[in-house]
Amino acid sequence: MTSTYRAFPQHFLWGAATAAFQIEGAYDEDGRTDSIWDTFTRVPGAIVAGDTAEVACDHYHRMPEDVALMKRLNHAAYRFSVAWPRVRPDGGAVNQKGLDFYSRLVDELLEADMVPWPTLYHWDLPQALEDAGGWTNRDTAYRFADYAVSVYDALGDRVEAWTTLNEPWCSAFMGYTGGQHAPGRQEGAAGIVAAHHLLLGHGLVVDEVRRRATPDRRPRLGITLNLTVADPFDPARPADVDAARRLDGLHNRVFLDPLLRGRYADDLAADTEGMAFEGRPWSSYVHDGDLALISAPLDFLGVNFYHGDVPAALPYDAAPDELLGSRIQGPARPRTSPYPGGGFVFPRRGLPTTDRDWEIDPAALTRLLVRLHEEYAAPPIYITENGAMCDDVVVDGEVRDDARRDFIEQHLHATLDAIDAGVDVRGYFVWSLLDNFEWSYGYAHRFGIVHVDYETQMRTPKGSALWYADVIARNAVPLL
Ligand code: GBH
Repeated sequence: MTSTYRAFPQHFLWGAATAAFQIEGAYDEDGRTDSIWDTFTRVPGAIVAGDTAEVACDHYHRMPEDVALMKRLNHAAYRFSVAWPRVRPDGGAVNQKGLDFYSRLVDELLEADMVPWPTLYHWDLPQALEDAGGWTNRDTAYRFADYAVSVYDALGDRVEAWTTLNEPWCSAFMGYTGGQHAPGRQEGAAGIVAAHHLLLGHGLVVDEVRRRATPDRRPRLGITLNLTVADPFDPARPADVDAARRLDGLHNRVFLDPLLRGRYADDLAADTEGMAFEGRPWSSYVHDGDLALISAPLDFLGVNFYHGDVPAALPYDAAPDELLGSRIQGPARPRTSPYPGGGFVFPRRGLPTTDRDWEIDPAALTRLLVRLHEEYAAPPIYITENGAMCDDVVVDGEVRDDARRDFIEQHLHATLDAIDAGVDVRGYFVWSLLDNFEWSYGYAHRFGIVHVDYETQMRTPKGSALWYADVIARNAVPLL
């Protein structure tokens, strides 16, 4: 009998992902102080419908229930993030109550026989550190290392896999160049300076944590990037080909090259040569020794993937809406490209889209993974986020999200295609366990495989969650 399923490698790690700011709520409890996202949510027009994350999914109070839910859904691992402003309010002294929450979470997971997969920074910089310059201030990287070490010291006896940063591209370029994300700064080359300091923070954490390894504490360290494919919209148009090269530089290689090759690429350096922050060329923020720290070998690479990107060489600010699609609509922010220098947009290719209007392009995930393997000899890869915004339909009390299920299914096949091509992919986390605070889109966009009623906080697994539980149980995905 031929199998109607396609199997994953043995020991493939399955789970879902969340982030502290998006689910925890309890924004002022047990000593937590504001992060840049608390501040940003109070800026008129920054968040759709003026939503805040003060309550969010109330996970801070419902954590045991949420872990039990994951267990029922067969999850073997849980990717969560630790909130810096809980552990070190205002970026200052350690707050034991903040650490205690994550310690209880880790215990709860281990009790349920699940692997804790923490990320140390998922965008919630203490506001006090932003007031001192945020990620454009080199000192923030050192404060990050201090914070990370305090988390490692508290949890390192029970946690093995540590992710330093989630999507530093978003923190740097959406936060400091485009301003769509907190802290909402629109300062051109500030984004690339922030990117370097984020990488430095990563390198410092890897160094400090590895120094603390002992025979019975063997931390594995990684970073999660939101990488993309960069194809020219019209391969016959040299300007588009050049836009694709620049996009690849400013989105992928700006992180991959320092991390995996210990250098910034020559073409990126040339493209950004004239870019200055506070009167100094951005390259002057790169100090001797930084790249050696940043390029310490990684134990794993996390890849978040949502959509492919195909750039055309057109001015961003003047581009007509139909070329931008609805991907940048939403919050009423001035339209500024997150790419320093701008100069390109992402015209639609007519592919099917999710309800967020992101084009669905699973083959791009396969190509991305193969590239990481072939061009960068990447360490073992985990898909640390993949998922879709979907307008759920409630039928007889059941939450149907067929489009999300299909999206996940297609991307699992794309992952298997990469594995078949020789890429070492070891796990997959759905984004997200719960509907949650979707950054500048507030609660308007639901990404959960579990529905959250924000009035009652009731959790209802959607069709996709039940389907995913079956995939995990079989360690295999139905043939398409
Ligand atoms: C992830 O980032 C985040 O890690 C997670 O917290 C978030 O909830 C999840 O995605 C869903 O959004 O500006 O319209 O041209 C997503 C990474 C990178 C995807 C930038 C959108 C730009 C689209 N994002 N990309 S647009």
